[in-house]
Amino acid sequence: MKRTLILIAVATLSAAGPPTVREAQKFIEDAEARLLPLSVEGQRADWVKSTYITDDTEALAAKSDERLINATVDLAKKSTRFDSLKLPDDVARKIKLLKLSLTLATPADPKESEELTRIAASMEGTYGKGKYCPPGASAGKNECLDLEDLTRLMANNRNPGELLDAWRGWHAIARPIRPEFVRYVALANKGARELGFADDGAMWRAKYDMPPDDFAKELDRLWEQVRPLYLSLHAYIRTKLREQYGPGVVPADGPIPAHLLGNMWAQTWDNIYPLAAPKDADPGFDLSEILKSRKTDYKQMVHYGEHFFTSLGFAPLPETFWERSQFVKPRDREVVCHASAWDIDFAEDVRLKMCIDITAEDFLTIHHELGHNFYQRAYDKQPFLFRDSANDGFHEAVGDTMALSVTPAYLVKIGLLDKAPDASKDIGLLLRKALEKVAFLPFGLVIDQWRWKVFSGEIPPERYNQAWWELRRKYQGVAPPVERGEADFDPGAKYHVASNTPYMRYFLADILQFQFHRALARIAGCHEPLHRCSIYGNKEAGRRFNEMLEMGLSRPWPEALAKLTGESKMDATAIRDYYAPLQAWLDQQNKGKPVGW
Ligand code: X8Z
Ligand code: ZN
Repeated sequence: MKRTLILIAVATLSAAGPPTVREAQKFIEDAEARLLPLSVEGQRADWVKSTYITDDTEALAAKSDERLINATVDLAKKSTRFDSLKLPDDVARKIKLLKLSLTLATPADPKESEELTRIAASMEGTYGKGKYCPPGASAGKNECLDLEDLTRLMANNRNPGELLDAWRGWHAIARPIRPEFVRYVALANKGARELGFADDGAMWRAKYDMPPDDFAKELDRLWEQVRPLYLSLHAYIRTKLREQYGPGVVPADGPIPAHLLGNMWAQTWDNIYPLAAPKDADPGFDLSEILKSRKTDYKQMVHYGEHFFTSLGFAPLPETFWERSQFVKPRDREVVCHASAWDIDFAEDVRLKMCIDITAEDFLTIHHELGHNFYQRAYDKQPFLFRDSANDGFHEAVGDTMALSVTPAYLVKIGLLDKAPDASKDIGLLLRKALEKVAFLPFGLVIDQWRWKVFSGEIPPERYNQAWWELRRKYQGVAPPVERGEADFDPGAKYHVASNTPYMRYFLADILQFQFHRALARIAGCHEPLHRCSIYGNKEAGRRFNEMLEMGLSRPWPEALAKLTGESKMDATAIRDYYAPLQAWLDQQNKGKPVGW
C-alpha cells in the first residue's frame, strides 16, 4: 500500500516537473504499445461489420472505433506537454503524427463521442445496404437492384430513360443519411477543435507535411496543369454523346448530364469508350470480353494482380489472405461491397474485400487494392506510428501505378491476348485510358472541395445539395439529369462521403501514379512513349519501388517521392507527357467545336 503511494507521488512529481526528452521518448513508446492492440481490435470489429452488416456488428464496431479514437485523442492532448522541447527527429515526428492520424476526432464528452462513432457506422451501413426497388418490384423476391446491379446497368445500358431511372433510384438511398450527416459534421468539428484545428476539414488538410494553406495552393497548381487536357476530353466526349443521344439530351456547349457517362457518379468514363472510339485507331480488343470468354474466375483475377507484384520481386501474399478475404458478394447477408484492402494486425494478416465482377474495371481495381496490401507489407517493419503511406495519395497510387503497366504487350506476355495492336492504334488505347484517368481528375478534387466548405460552415446544411452541384458543374462540367432539391442528399450517394473517408487522396494519386510510372519506366530502361512502357518482370524497378514503400510514413513525403523519382514536388508533367499524343489528336477533333461550358 505504502509503496503504491510513493510511486504515485513520484509519477505526479515527474509529470508536474519540466518535461524531458527521456520522458517524451518513453511517452511515445508507451503510446505505440497502447495503440497497436486497440487498432487491431478496431480492425477486426470493422471487418466483421463490413462483411456482415447488422445492428449488433455496427454497435460493436462503433464501440471499438470509439475506444481507439478516444485513446488517440487522449494521447495527442497529453503530448502537448512536450511541445517546447527539442526532440530527436523520429520522436518529434511521431508526436506530430499522433495528432494527425485521425480522420475523425471524438469530442471529450463521452455521450457525444459515443454518438459520433455510432453515426459514422450507421451512415456507412445505410450506404452498404442501399437498394433501388423500381415501382412494382418486390424486395422479398429479390427484384430490387443493389449497387452492383446498378453499376452494370450504368456501364452497359444506352437508353437515356433507363439510365435516368437507375441514377435517380440510387441517389434516393442517400436521403436518410442527410440528418445524420448534419450531426456528424457538428460533432466531428467539435472533436477537431478540441485538438486545436479550426474544423475537421482543416484537420484533414494538415496531414501533408506543409502548412494547410500551401497544400490547398498545391492543388490549384496541379489542377491548372491538367485542366487543358480535361477540357479537351470533355469537349470531345460531349460531341460524341450529342451524336448518340441527340441535342434534346446533350447541350452543344453546356455541362454534360451526369447519367450518360457510364458510371453512377460520372467519375470515370471508360465504359462509354465504344461510343467514342476513334474510327481508324480502335485497338480492337475488350479485356472484359476476353476475361469472360476465358471463364476467368474471381480467384484467377486476384492471382493476375498478385503475379504482377511477384514478378517485380515482392513476396507472394500469405495463405491467410486467400482464406480470410471476401472476393465475392455473399448471397445471404448485407455487406459493404465498396472495394478495400485491409491490414488487420499491421503485420501479416492482409486482406481484400470486394464483390468481384469479371470485368476489365474490376481487373484494374484488384491491382489498385493489392497495391495497398503490398504497401502495408512493405512498411510493416517500421514502428507502429510509421506504418502508413508517405501521404494518403501514395497509398492510393501504388496499385494504379502497376495497372499502368497493364499494356497490350503485357497482356500478350501473360497469355490474355494473342497479338498486341500496332502503334497506329495507340490513340484508341490512350483515349480509353484518358476516359479512366483524365476524366477522374476534377471528380477527385471536387468531393473534398465540397466537404471542406461543409466543415468550415461556408456551405450550411440548407445549401448542401445546391452547392454540391455548383461545384460539380464548375470543376467537372456535369449537371444533374433532373432537378434536385434540398430533400436530396446527392453527396451521400458516394461511398466516401457516407463512410467518412477523405477523398483528395485520389486526386493526388491520379497525379502521383504517372510520376511513379515515368520514374519506374526509366529505371526499367523503357525508351518508348510512356503509355507503351510496362515494368512487368523488372526486378530493378521492383527494388527501387520497394525502397520507397518500405519507408512508410517515417519521413516527410517529399523525401519518399525523391527516393524513387529524384523529384520532391508533385508534378503533373508526367500525366501530360503520357497523354501528349492524345492531346494533339483531341485538339484536331475539337476544331470548330465549343470547348468548356
Ligand atoms: O475507393 C476507391 C478504391 C478503394 S480505396 C476502390 N477508389 C475511388 C472510388 O472508387 O471512388 C479508387 C479510385 C477512386
Ligand atoms: Zn484505394
